[in-house]
Amino acid sequence: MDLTDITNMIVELDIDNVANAVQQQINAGANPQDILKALTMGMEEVGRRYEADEYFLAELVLAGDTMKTAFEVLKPHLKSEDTGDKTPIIAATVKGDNHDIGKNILISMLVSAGFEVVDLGTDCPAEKIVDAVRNTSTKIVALSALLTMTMREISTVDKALQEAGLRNNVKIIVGGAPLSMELAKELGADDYGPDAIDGVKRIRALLES
Ligand code: B12
Repeated sequence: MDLTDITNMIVELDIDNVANAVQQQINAGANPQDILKALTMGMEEVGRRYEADEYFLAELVLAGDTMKTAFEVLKPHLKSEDTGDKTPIIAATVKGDNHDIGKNILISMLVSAGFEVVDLGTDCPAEKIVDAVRNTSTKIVALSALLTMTMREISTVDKALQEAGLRNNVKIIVGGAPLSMELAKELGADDYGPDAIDGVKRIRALLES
């Protein structure tokens, strides 16, 4: 049993055995971040199969549940050093988008790193984000966007914050499959993180800048 098996278990939607397999890897001393990478690679392959019409919506749903089951076992092991910084970070998946696995992983990693996070959930309208920024002393808005169709919502959030006179108070960092640094900047974000580990590093850097 190695990390490739973990990737395959996600691809094969093996929800009954994935938790045990992750636990075995942890017991064997595997790096939790490498386990997370193996799981994420599996989800990428699921996405590829869906695109190729080899998997359908039912498989996507089961893949999501399999990933969540695996992550529950992994979560307590992803602890990094405590920053002691209690600046709340606002996190949400943009309006029209219900994907939350990536956002929840980012939140878990931020919480393990000692940050406070206000989770506004999925399908989150810009107004709700503006209200949350107004009501907290947040300096960071972290947005997840997985769909090409709705990633423009990042720009809606940027504009709504500008109109509310709050844009200069916060940095917007975004992530999700269709995005890149270039797209993120085009959509009015300040930064982009390709994964949750990098996201935490970047959020730290944004808070220090
Ligand atoms: C699981 C899944 C679902 C599940 C979601 C379950 C859930 N609770 O989240 C369900 C079945 C609900 C679903 C539904 C749909 N999905 Co879907 N889904 C996926 C899949 C296979 C995996 C996503 C995932 O969880 N990945 C694992 C996590 C860990 O990765 P991640 O989300 O990318 O997050 C990581 C990084 O991106 C980053 N990150 C994420 N957010 C943020 C934020 C910040 C600030 C930072 C710094 C970093 C960061 O860190 C995370 C951890 O490292 C992807 C394929 C893919 N390649 O992404 C398709 C995919 C995203 N889905 C797709 C589609 C089309 C749909 C549907 C429209 C299908 C349909 N016909 O109904 C619906 C849309 C529903 C909606 N309105 O949202 C397409 C999108 C295509 C596009 N470019 O627009 C994809 C790419 C599949 C494909 N290849 O076609 N889906």
